Amino acid sequence: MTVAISPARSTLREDGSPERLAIDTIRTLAMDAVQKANSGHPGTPMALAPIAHTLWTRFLRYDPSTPDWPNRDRFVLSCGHASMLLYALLHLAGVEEIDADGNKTGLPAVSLDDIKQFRQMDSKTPGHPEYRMTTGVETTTGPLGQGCGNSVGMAIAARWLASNFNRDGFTLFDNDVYVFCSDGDVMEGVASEAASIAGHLRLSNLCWVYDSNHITIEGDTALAFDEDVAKRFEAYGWKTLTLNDAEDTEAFAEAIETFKATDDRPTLIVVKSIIGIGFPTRAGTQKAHSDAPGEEEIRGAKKAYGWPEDAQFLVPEEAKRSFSEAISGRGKPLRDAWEATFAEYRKAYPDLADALDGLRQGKMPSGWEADLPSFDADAKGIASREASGKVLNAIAAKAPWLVGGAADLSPSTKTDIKDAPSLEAATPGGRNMHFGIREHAMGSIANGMALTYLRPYTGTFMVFSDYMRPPIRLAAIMELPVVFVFTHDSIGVGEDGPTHQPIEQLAALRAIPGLDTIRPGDANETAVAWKVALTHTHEPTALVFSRQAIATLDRSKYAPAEGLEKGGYVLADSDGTPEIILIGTGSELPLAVAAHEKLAAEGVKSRVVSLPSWYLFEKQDQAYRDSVFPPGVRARLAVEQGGAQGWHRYVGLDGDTVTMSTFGASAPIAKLQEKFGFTLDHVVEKARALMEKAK
Ligand SMILES: Cc1ncc(C[n+]2csc(CCOP(=O)(O)OP(=O)(O)O)c2C)c(N)n1
Ligand SMILES: [Mg+2]
Repeated sequence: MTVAISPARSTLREDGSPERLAIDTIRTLAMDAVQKANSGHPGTPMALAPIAHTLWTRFLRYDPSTPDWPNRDRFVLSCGHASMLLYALLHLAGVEEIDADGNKTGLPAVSLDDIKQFRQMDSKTPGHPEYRMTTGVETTTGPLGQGCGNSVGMAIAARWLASNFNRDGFTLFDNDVYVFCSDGDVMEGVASEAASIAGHLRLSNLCWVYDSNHITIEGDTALAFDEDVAKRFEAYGWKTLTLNDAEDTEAFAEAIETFKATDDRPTLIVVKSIIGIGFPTRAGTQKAHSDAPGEEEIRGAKKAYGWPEDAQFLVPEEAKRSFSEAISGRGKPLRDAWEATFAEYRKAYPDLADALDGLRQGKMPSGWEADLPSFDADAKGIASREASGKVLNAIAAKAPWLVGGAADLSPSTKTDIKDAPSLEAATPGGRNMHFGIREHAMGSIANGMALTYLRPYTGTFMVFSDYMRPPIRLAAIMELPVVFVFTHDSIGVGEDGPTHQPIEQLAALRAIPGLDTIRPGDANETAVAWKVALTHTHEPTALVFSRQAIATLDRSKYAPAEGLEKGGYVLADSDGTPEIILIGTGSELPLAVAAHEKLAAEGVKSRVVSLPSWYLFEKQDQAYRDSVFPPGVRARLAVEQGGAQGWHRYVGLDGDTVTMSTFGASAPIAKLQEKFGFTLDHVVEKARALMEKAK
């Protein structure tokens, strides 16, 4: 049911109260910062200042002196273009900066000088909020819809933590997740996907505040957006409330009370606001949206607020004090009480307390990699997705906070944790997530889980990595160690045909800075790949696995699979300087090895390089890379069932590739391999041609 809380009122209430003063401080800071930077968006911070003030001063459970308190409420600004709102809030709240290790630096998270540096190089106030850049920024936002997606992961993780760590008399986790989002956010598919699963999971700790200001960049939302958003969310199973005036802070407080009293579903509060409220000529026009407002507009707005018209970056002492006292007056005692509870908890449940310490530090439990399976040589072999399932399960047995799942493909992706419960509304502490067929939200939710201490992984077919590219990219920007499992990684998919056979996806993943893309070449490399992925603390990993069986190499004959840790290694060699280097990854590695054996039997000095991770290989020093690829050896052939893009970095101008230059086709795998040249004869023929050319 949609409940309208108050009639429209939209007047600026100049009552001289500390509340009013703080609200107008947020507004004028946003205007001044945007004007100084000559770029940014002041209109939305101005409109949302009253409700943000109410949320932060009256509800948000947050201790500005301990911004990494695990049970803090999360505030996500999904409309990241309104970043000045968040920076002003962090400034007024007096949030204290902490470094990467959680130690205080003695500086504020956002000083007034930082605000004056809005959008400048290396400032703590970048154009859009960036996680790790500014203390108090819970996630990087800007690509609309992503913050909404992240928030669902945060709410899932909060309930997971509550379910796994709370004990009778010890409530360590009961935090809420608040989101401010905009028209663009709720138009984006990812937010819809995320809202759908949030409703399904009955995430009553999740509250989205939707700023319905009827304006986006091109103009009135009526240009492209007619639906009744509240009704849509009701259909998702959300509680929905409508507030007709963003100035009406009492009504907003009532709405938040309703959210807090709702224990069976997430809450959407639709707030009608006027963008750029106070601007004499721009309010309600799309002009208020982006460019710097100009001195005249700003003076007009300041006048409307009863603010000194010539003052810039003015933060009245009273505004800052009342704001920070309100939030720390509530947050600090809560946090102190939590620390006391946790100290008792440590006595009662030392193991759980230790586990929680590890989680907070982003560590895997000790010994998690002790029992990784190893696989005997086997010509028939095993699909790397199958091997992955075994490895994942071995690790999961020791790493309780490894939580993940697939987008309805777990029977195929082998990402289920055996004998573990599903993560569902009634079992929020379960481990097998059922993301449904919502790849984009899956990535975004996984990022939110990683931002809330869990070690999440996802699973789908490699070709659908395109559906989740934005959150993968954001995981890399945020340096979140999420594991993205992609199976069915080539034309090896077979009969499902070109729509399901990835071609350009490998190159596209490898193109993302900071993402470790690993395509292991047999079962033992698969085990090492998982180990590497979970050893990463600041990099997401894309694990790329085959649908079809891959021979398990005889490691007594070839180099150990641990070579994968360096990204690439000499797998098989001959005496002396090689005449040809055959490079393989994934399911093509055994093909490279077979070609090598054939050539070696003919007396050719052949070498096989296994190159599962370009990312890790590029991190090695020049001497190591030269030892794998001696610069003088120019006859180099790469074999990979993906596009050629990028391979010339390794094969050079004189080398060649056996790769895909077209889409695949629907046929049995053997026919496809023949058609596209992934046969022993073709690879050997190409190698010979290269050696001939090199003479
Ligand atoms: C995925 C994505 N597409 C496009 C943009 C560019 N963009 C920034 S703000 C915006 C729309 C702004 O309208 P709205 O979301 O209603 O926010 P408001 O201006 O009302 O605060 C767009 C299209 C973006 N940031 N993210
Ligand atoms: Mg809008």
